[in-house]
Amino acid sequence: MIKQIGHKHPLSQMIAEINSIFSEIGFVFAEGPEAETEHYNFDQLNFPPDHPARDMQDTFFFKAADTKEPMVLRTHTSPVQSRYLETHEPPVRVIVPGKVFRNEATDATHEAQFFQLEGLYVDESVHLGHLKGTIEYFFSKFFSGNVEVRFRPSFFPFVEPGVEVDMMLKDSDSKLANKWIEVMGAGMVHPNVLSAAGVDPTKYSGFAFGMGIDRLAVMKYGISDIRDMYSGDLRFVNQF
Ligand code: 2NL
Repeated sequence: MIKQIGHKHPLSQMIAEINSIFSEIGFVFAEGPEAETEHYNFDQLNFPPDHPARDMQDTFFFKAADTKEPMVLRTHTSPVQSRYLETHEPPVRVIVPGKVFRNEATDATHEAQFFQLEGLYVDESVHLGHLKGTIEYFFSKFFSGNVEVRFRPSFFPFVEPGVEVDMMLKDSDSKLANKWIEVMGAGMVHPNVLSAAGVDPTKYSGFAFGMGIDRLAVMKYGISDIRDMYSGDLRFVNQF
């Protein structure tokens, strides 16, 4: 008789691998709640009161049953880093994987819930060069190859400047090789985000980045429909 002992879901395997790559350069792992206060999800991260992400169409809102406090299903893992900064003196190097939620229609490339992974590094004299080197290190390890990274200007309320990060895999026969692929958003932590978490922005600076783990799995394994990852279908899961 064949004994089926099962194994980790591909997304959990990826999170473990990413954690291990970042732990080699001093990052620690942190987690936090999926139901967040509106305050930690938005205000603490420099979202203006009228920002479109605060719209009912984009975010799941509710009220805490006990305190009646305005709550959301977190739209990113950033509130975890903000809480971490409040309780830890810099230098801070932290990696935060977790489930996040968007109130939107689903299709082959969009889910209302997905896994995100964010990183944060805060210390004296941190600059964009540290961000670029860290991201290059990560993708070279993750795709086991020679990786080039480039930044394009972008905007997120919690960083200034903000960038989109593209990577190109070189000297490889992978399908991904020799083309620029958009892989994450990143930037230098906005001084308001540092202040809100009780960190002095005249003394410290930091970089942060965020990426969709589902998208990374799609890239690494050539998965064609991200809904497969949440289907619980063993014919899918057992391929990994
Ligand atoms: C994306 C972009 C990003 C961050 C996440 C961050 C967190 C703190 C402070 C500053 Cl506490 N920034 N996170 C920064 C830039 C981009 O994610 O496209 N994610 C899927």
